[in-house]
Amino acid sequence: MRLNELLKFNNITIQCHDNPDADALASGYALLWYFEKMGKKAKLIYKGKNKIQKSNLKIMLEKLEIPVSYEPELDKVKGLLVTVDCQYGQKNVSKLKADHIAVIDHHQKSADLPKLSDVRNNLGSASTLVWDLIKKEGLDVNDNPLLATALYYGLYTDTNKFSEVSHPLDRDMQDELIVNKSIIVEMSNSNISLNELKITGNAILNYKYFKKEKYLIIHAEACDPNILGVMSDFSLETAGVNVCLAYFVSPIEVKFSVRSCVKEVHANELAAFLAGDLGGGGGHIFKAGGSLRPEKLKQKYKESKDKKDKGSGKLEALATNYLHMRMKEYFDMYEVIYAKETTLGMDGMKKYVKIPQEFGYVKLTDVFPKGTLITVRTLEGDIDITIDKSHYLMVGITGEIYPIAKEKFKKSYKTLDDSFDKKFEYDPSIKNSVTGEKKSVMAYVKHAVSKGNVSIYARPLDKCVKLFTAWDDEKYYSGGIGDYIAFREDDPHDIYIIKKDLFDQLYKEVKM
Ligand SMILES: [Mn+2]
Repeated sequence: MRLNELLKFNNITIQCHDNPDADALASGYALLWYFEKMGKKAKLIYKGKNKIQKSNLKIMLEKLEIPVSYEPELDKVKGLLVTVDCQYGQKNVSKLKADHIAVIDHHQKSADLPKLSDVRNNLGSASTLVWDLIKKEGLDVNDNPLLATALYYGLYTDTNKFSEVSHPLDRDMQDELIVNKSIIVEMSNSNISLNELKITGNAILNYKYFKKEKYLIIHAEACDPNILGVMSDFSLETAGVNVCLAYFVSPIEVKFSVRSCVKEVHANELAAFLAGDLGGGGGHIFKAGGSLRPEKLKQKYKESKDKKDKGSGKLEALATNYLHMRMKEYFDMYEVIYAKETTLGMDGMKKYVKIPQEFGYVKLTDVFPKGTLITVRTLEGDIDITIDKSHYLMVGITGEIYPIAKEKFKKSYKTLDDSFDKKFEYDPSIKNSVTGEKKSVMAYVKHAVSKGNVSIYARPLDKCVKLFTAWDDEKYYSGGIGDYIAFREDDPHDIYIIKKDLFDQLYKEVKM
């Protein structure tokens, strides 16, 4: 959906969820700014039982001049109603009748969305989504520094001070907004109320510690989700605690934060695993978070035949049971392999040869001069390199990007004259880290094909593994059951993992 599609309406009401948080207010504020600029009659409101009380939000409304009004009695509006940071008809937003409805949100999609909607649950905040939509209309929110500051704070609070950011668009917004730092500092230092300080203390007092795997589980009362981050950050500093999960259960969602300080557990992977198909989770290697949808959890409990899973049937107990079970499953599931010190046995191994593959490549000296320090922003994360030894950037068919040295490129790939035309979910970029100048990767991409002269031995995995490769012993690659584990014929320590759905496209068996 484009924002300009909403301009056919003259009366527009923007509704935040009940008990609005900074992200709902900021994204609503941005929509209001856009509609008013386009000459529309627009209003920003929220409903629900409570008027905004939290001190950081009061500062936000006052200092950033957000004209939001509390309308508990309102039950009908004329024209268009846009729900922001929430979805029309869901529990966390009081129902309003309207002639037309639009939804702009970044949570898990609900069953029936209106035709006018944009819901992207991989974004860290609704602020990012609205920022992106406004940018696509050719406007710059930096024209209003108070609005830019609000959007920044929306993302900041929704991602635990940016630590749970995972999408490159979130990082783009973080980089591009010009904000009033002192207002941000003022708001973030009024984040916890005395009551929440007490909730934090109580939750930590009742920790559950799992000695063998060295993880801690903290169950808090429903509170501001940011406080889960505070609890887990603090608890992780404890000796003997490598991983920490903090969560709370509310009727609207089960919210959790994950922290890890060991290289064998990626917090973002664990968060995604905990959420499973009941919600969503993600973030960074050391810090991540996520949520579960209560109705899906209840559904799972209804379907479960195993008495043990059933607990008392109360949401609180159900969520606790589920999270404890998932944590145990995660730790039991993996075998860790350090490729530098290991070779794989030949049991079950077959010989394969690589099928020539198409790639895009970018000669980095075409983009910036030799010696430039650059940041490549991709869907999987940022890569910092100096244009020197890593002369080339490879772009795979699924959009994955990695740097490669000149010699290796020449040896393994043949360049082609035609173009490499592919569209990916996120257009990767190259930024000059010194000057800040940014260029699109796809504007420089050329076409290459791999030579396919590599032989490997491989077998499907019957147990999940975490593999530390010979060239990176800091960051592991995960393999699930059915994925392939392989090593190069000419180097038994060069062990790697190939996803099962890619294997047949990439390799063919050599009959011996
Ligand atoms: Mn939000």
